[in-house]
Amino acid sequence: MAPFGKHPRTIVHDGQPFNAEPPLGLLRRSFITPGEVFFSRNHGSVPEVDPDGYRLAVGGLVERPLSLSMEDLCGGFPKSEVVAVVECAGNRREGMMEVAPIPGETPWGAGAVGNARWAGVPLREVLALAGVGDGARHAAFVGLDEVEGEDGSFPYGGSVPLEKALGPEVLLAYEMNGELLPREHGFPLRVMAPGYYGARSVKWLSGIELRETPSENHFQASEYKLFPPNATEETADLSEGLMLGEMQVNAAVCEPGEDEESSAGPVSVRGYALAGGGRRVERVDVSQDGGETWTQADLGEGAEEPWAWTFWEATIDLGPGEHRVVVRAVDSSAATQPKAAAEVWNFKGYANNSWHGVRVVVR
Ligand SMILES: Nc1nc2c(c(=O)[nH]1)N[C@H]1C(S)=C(S)[C@@H](COP(=O)(O)O)O[C@H]1N2
Ligand SMILES: [Mo]
Repeated sequence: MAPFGKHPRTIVHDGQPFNAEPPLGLLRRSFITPGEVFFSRNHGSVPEVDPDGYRLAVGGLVERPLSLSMEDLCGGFPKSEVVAVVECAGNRREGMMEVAPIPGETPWGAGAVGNARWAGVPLREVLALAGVGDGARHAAFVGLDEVEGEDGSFPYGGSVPLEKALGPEVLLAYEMNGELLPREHGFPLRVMAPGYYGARSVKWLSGIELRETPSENHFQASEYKLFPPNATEETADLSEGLMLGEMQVNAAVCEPGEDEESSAGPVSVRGYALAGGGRRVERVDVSQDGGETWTQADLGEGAEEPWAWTFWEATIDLGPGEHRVVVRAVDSSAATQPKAAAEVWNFKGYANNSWHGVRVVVR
């Protein structure tokens, strides 16, 4: 077993803070990613929270500040469910690191993503009880974990614009796949902001603050921002840069695996595709010659779930030799993926949605 009861084949990047992702073949096995397979991304400690003493504070630009127990949250509000894909903005950073080094960041493969059934209270129900105050434009979240910083430790935080916070899909989730949240996924309560990069789905939620401006927490104000290709760690002004929100269209080949050997003839290629912001995956193109020619994959589960990922599959005919099998998706805004990671490289290694591919060797 890997830490936190994760699957034995889990790829553990760091033990402390705990950062781990599944191998892609395992990830593609099930449309709903089981907890033991789901990636875990942590910037600090994984706190052990006593649910009885737990209180959620709701304040800032509200008419009535609230302090809610788990009992209040589970018993006093409607329960809602959403099947949602969570993708770390650092997913596929490994591919960007092949372009140029990105020191000090986790080299995620394409497994920093998972799709689960989340259940909890719609955030907007809690905000309705608190009353949205004048001037509120952002909902800021803060966790109970401890991240080591230059001047001591501080909790992780982030925010979403108020319009997003009021969407029916955004939950204060207490269940993942029909069970209480596992500890490493935010027990007893986390934000689930479908359509946004995972960074905004704050775990071990301790407070919600309505604000005029985005959260000033380090992870909103200075991290999870997109910088131009010429910015470097030394030159970038971290107060600038685009605050990442909605996920970009992305896709990966999960099977066959990188460098897998196959016999000549029809080969089944399978993977996932996702779109952010409530957009859908409309089309998935697969190429067996590195992108010279394309065929369309069959889209499987996911089409009816607006916030979920989409599984796809294509059968291609491979002759003897080496092949580069690549995938790209097109979303409902007609956006598609750039060919090479070099086109979207940034010094933090975020949002790599370039074509994903594997080398397949046919004997
Ligand atoms: N409190 C807290 N919330 C957090 C984080 C964290 O380090 N601390 N990591 C964020 C990031 S960057 C991602 S991608 C997701 C990952 O969720 P998971 O660990 O449940 O897969 O949680 C987000 N919420
Ligand atoms: Mo992330």
